[in-house]
Amino acid sequence: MHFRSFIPRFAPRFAQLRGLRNWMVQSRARTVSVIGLSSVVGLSTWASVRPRHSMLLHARSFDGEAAGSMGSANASNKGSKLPHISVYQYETCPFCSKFRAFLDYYGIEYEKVEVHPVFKREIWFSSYKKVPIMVAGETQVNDSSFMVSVVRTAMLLDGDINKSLEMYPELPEEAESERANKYNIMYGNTEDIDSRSEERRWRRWVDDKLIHVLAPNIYSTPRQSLQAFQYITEVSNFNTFERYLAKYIGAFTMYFIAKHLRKKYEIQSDVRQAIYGCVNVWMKGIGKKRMFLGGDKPNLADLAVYGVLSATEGLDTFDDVMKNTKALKWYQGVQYHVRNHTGAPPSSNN
Ligand SMILES: N[C@@H](CCC(=O)N[C@@H](CS)C(=O)NCC(=O)O)C(=O)O
Repeated sequence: MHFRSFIPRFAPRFAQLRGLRNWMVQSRARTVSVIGLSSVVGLSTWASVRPRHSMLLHARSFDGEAAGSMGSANASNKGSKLPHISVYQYETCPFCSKFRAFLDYYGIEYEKVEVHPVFKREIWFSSYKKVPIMVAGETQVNDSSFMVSVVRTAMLLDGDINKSLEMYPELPEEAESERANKYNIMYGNTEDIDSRSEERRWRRWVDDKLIHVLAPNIYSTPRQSLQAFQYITEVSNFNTFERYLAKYIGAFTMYFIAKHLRKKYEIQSDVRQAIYGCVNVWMKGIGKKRMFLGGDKPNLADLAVYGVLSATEGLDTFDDVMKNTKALKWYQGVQYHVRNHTGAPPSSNN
């Protein structure tokens, strides 16, 4: 909806908003608290930016389209020994997309629980307040990369999540989500030491580098920021009023926060060049001789890069990246494997 057509229907509310503005300017303290509230709305919803599908990907569709997400309300993990898995998430959060790409690729069924970006009612049970959160059977696990490692290791341990967790001792001094060897998979004896360490290195790079160039790009201009927040109405569990509030306040706030994040992570001022640079570094890492970093099939690093980039599908950032780098073929390749769950064991492959 265009801003102009939005005004007449909501004119009374705008009059109230003018009153609100007057109230705000009366007191510096109040102004600070309102800005704080806006930031919470903005920050909490920056992840609620769900593109439906990229125009670019539609224009050049890939063989073997979409079996779709394995997410299902009655996920049972029949065919594997993993317990029932619930993923508390924002549909468009890049950390959440990363974890879903992993689960989908391996054909692991899971229940998705969309968390309210502001009130977070759905995760009141948890003292850790970020998403994604996984509850596997009775066990809660936090942090997307850690969750990937724990589930992947559990798959090699007859689906035993708790046994897998024992292999990742907590570091007393670290943040709640940090564990020793968070990027390690307990593959046991493997002759493939080099490719395992390459996989780990790139998974860490995704968290340390790639993910940080997203927000400064998605919210780089007011128009793109609004474009991003437009999607909130489609996927989040906001009520109607919250939706309008989140869309305009969120877009406005994130436009400024993105500038702050750019400086914090020392990203060059031409943010598009920064993300092209990252994607080029990744493509160079794969090299010309293999389709994926994992060879003929994606490994956990391919899935992580794919998952994070897929959170921008449908936005200008995504289309620009695909047009200005050589990543499209690789991206579509991983998408094929993820959507068709080609990593699932033959018995549970559908
Ligand atoms: N290291 C965590 C980071 C998760 C994270 O920062 N998630 C964001 C959403 S994209 C979040 O929950 N932010 C706090 C909030 O929304 O209140 C992971 O990899 O899972």
